[in-house]
Amino acid sequence: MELNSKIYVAGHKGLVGSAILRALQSKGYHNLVLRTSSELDLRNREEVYNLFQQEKIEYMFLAAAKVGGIAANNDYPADFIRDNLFIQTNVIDAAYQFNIKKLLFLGSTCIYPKFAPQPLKEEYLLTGELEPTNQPYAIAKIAGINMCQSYNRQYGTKYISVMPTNMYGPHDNFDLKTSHVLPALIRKFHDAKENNIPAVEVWGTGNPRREFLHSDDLAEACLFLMDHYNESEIINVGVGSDISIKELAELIQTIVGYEGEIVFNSSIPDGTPRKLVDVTKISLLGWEAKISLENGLRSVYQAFQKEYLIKQ
Ligand code: GFB
Repeated sequence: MELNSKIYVAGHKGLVGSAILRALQSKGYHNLVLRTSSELDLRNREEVYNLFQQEKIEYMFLAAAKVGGIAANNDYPADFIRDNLFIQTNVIDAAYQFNIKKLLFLGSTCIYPKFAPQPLKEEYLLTGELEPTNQPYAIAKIAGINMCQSYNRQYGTKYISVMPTNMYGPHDNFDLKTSHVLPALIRKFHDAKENNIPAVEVWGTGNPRREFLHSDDLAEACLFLMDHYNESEIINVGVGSDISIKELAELIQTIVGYEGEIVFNSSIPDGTPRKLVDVTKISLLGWEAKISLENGLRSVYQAFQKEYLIKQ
């Protein structure tokens, strides 16, 4: 990408898209195409094609998607498969019809088989059964990856697919019903501390292990891959280490300064037992994550307090 290349960031208000936007702006990219979801509905084919016709887009980061935690995936399966299939089908096809130079598509490590060996290597995709709670989301994302690969093979396009591990950062979703574990626990411990609630409920057994990547690290990886990666094969982005949900809860408890108890509710599903990515491929290209979980959590908790107090 050149500093004056026309770059479209789809989903620039979300966790990942906002981080990609910050990274592009901080490096001096200024010819950016941005549309909020109320200005442009990516599920609508005509609106998407009109945008590509109006703007001569050269590079695109497709960070718009219907995402959510384990409960949201379980409760709204139709929304997850429909919205993601519509968004990615419209965008990938429009990118081809309007001849853009390169597109970056975001997969996720939760689309690897539920019981794949750890750490997850890129070649494990499609080698086993999926986690049932997020099968509709996973099947949509796998279709998106395959669509990028098929367009590359048949039409000679340059579409790359990146597999980030569980993400966190500013502008995350802190709604307890639909959020991922990390923002949910920040909010639960904060509210319990403020209201002197004696115990915080953590879903599941606390045993599952997850790897957490700060969205600013992912954004740096996406910019790096846009410039240095041209293969159709997926590529993992992670930090290379994981922790249990119990350890995560204790860490957040300490950072928030909550002195009550933690109670595990094992009637709520654990989901995939472990999700740790193998980062050999991206490391060999010369990229690695920089933000430690502890530092990342401290800064997200600060940002959360600012946003949260303003809204109250
Ligand atoms: O972050 P999370 O919802 O998603 O849950 P997944 C991770 C683990 O944390 C699960 C536990 O074992 C949850 O049971 N957990 C404990 C909690 N307390 C809470 C809580 O208060 N809220 C939430 N949400 N979890 C998602 C996929 O799986 O991973 C998505 O369903 C997505 O499709 C995402 O791709 C990256 O890591 O289990």
